[in-house]
Amino acid sequence: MRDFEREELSRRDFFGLGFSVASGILLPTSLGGCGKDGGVRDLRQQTFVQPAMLESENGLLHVTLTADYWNTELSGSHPETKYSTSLRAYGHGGNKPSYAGPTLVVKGGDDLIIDLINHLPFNPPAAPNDPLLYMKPNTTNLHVHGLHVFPGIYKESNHIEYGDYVVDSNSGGVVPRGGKRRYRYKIPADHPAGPFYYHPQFHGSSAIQAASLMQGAILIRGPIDELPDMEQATELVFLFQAPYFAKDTIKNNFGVKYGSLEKFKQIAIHPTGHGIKSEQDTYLDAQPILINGVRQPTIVIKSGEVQRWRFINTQAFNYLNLNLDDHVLHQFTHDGWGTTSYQEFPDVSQRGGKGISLAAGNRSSVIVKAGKPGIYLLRSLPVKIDSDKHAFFLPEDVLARIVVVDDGEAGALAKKIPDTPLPVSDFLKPIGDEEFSRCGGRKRSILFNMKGGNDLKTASAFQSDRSNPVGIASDVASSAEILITQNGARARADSARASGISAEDSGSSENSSMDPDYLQPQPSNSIVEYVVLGSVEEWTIFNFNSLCRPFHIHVNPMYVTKINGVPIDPFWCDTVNLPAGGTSENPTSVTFRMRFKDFSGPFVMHSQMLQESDLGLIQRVTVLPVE
Ligand SMILES: [Cu+2]
Repeated sequence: MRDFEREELSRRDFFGLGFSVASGILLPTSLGGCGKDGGVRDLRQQTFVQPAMLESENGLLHVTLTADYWNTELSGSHPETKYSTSLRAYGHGGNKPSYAGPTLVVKGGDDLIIDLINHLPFNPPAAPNDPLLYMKPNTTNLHVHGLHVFPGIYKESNHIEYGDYVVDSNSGGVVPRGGKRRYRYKIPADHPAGPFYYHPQFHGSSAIQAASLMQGAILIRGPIDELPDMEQATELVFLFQAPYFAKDTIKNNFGVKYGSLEKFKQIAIHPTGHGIKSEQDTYLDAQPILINGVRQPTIVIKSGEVQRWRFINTQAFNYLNLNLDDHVLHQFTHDGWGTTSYQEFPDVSQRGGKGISLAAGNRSSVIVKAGKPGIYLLRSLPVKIDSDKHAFFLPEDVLARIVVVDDGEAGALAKKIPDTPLPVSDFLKPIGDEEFSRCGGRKRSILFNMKGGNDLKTASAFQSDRSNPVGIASDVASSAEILITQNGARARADSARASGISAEDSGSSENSSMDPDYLQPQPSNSIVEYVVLGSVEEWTIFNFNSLCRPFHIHVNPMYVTKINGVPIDPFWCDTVNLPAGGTSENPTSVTFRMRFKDFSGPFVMHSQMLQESDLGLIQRVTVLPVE
C-alpha cells in the first residue's frame, strides 16, 4: 500500500475523534479524544462485543433459533453515522433477535440440535413469471458451513429430523410465519477443532438473508483447546458482517419498521456495496463491514498479553485481506482445519508480509501477542477481485482499533504463544497417491462460468453482467447451457403452480421487482455429480471469468493440491479462492482431493458469493451408499 493512502485513511478515520495518529504511536498518559459532541471519550473503553456463547453439556447442545426482522440502529461506513434499519436476524431461546446468533460450542462426539423457527413475514406477492416466485426472501433453512456432518434426513416413523440438509426444492424450505424444523448434527468423534458458522442456504434467498444478520459462529473444541497456554488465552470471535441497508418498504410488512430487503435486485446490482451512491439506489450507504454488529470496535489488550482470535468472514460477497499494524498474526487454523505449526502473517508495511486473505465463507484462527502500548489498526488491505483491464479493487478499510495498554496487573493473563507442534486430528492426514488410486482414483472437471458478461468492470457496470442466465456446467458447457434455460423455465412454472398464484391474482406488475427477462435463475439440482461412498476423488474447478470467486463445498473438506495446474504445498479448506483472470480459452483453476468416506446423501457446492449461487452458480453432489 502506498503511504499516502494510509495517511489519508488515518486522518479520515480519526477526524471525528479530534486527533490524528499514525499506526502504533505511543499513547498519551491521559487517553482521551474529543467526541462529536465535544465531550471526552475514553479510548480505553472496549466497544468490541461478542455474541452469547452456549456450550454443550453431557454431550448435547440444544438451541432454539428464531428468524425474525429486527428493527435497530447500526453504523454506516463512518462509525458515528447511525442508520435506523430493519434486518433479518436470529433470536435464541426466549431472546429477541440480535446482531448475530449465539456462538455454539461443541466437541467431537457431541450432538448439536437446533430448532429453527421462522417468524419472518410472508413472501411478497409476485407475478407468475417473476423470479421472486423462485427467490422467496422470507423462506429459510439452516446450513452449518464447513462442518463434516450427515447431509440427509433422519426419519423414524413420523418423526423427522434434518442433518445439514439444504437441498429443499423451491416449494420447500421452512415455511414463513411459524414454520419449524429440527436439525440434528452428530459431530464425529475425530472432527477437527476450529471455527465454523451457520447461515441460511435456501436456494434463491441465501444472499438476501446472509446480507442481513443471519449468521452465528460454531466452535468445535478439541485437544488443541486443552493446551494450558491456549486455554488461558482470551478468545474473541469476530463475525465479519456486511448488512445491506434498504429503505424500500412493502405493504403488509409485519412490523418491518424501516424498510426491507425483499428484492434480489437490491443486493445484486452492487454486490460489493461500492458505487451505490446514485439517487435511484435503494441503499443508504455502502454496506459497512461490522464486527459482531459494531463498526470499528475497540479492543483493549495488555502489552505482552496473548489472545486467540477467530476470524469468520460471513459477508455474502466481499473478500477480506487482514493485517494488524506492527503485529504478527500467527494462524493455526485455515477455515476450521488446524495445522501443526503457525503460518505467520507480519504487518505488510513493516516486514513485507501479506494479509490473511479471507473470501466470503473463509475463516482463520490466530494467536496475537500484544506489543508496546499504542493504538494499532486491524485493517482489510485492498483486494483485487477482477483481473480485467479495468481491474476492480475492494478498497482498504479499517475494521477494528486495538488499544494496547501498559502491563500493570498481568495476573492470570496468557503471556506465552502455545508451543508447536500443535495437536491436529488424524482426520486431516494427507491424501497421498496410493490412497487416491486405491479408492477409485477418479478425476472430474467442474466448470464455473458466469455467462452474459464476463467482467466486474466497475461496480456500476455490474448490472449488465446479470442480464443473462448464470450457469455452472459439468464437462460439456454447451449442453449445460440448454439445460439451464430449460430448467429455469421449468422451475418458474413449478413455483407458479406450487404457489397457486394465477396471473390474475398475482397483483399488478408493479409488485414485480424486476423485468422477468432480467434474469433466469437456475435450480440447485440442475446438474448432479454422483459419487460412491468410500471413494477418494480428485476434482479440478475451472473459473472462466476474470472475476475471482470463492468455491465452497459442503460436508467434506478439500485437500487442495494445485492452483492453476501448478502443484502447491497442499492444505485443507472448505472454501477456496478460484483465482481471477480466467478466460474462455484459459480458465484459472484449483485442484483438490476429497474423501467421500463418512456420509451418503445430497449436498451442494457453489460460489460463496451468494448472489451468484442464488442465480445458479451451484451444483448438487449426491453420495450414493454402497449396495
Ligand atoms: Cu457451507
